[in-house]
Amino acid sequence: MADEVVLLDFWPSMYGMRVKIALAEKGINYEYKERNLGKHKSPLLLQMNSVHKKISVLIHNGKPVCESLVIVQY
Ligand SMILES: N[C@@H](CCC(=O)N[C@@H](CS)C(=O)NCC(=O)O)C(=O)O
Repeated sequence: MADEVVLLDFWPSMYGMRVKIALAEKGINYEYKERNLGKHKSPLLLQMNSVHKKISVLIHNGKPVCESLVIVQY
């Protein structure tokens, strides 16, 4: 079964850009989910990054990886 990769991001974010470049260089297909960073953050973002509540978050087969540099290393 193919891996499921989801990126929670906000398009102007430089942190998200870092992750998108890494995914492109690796040729990894992923589902992009734009997140609202205002007062009403999405339940998925709050669930996947419950400590900092920030994008970017990479979700690999349901498991979150937070922090852009950590995602790039992952
Ligand atoms: N150190 C984090 C920084 C992430 C970050 O600051 N994300 C901002 C958007 S650029 C965010 O989610 N802000 C929402 C908030 O602070 O509530 C990383 O490298 O991923």
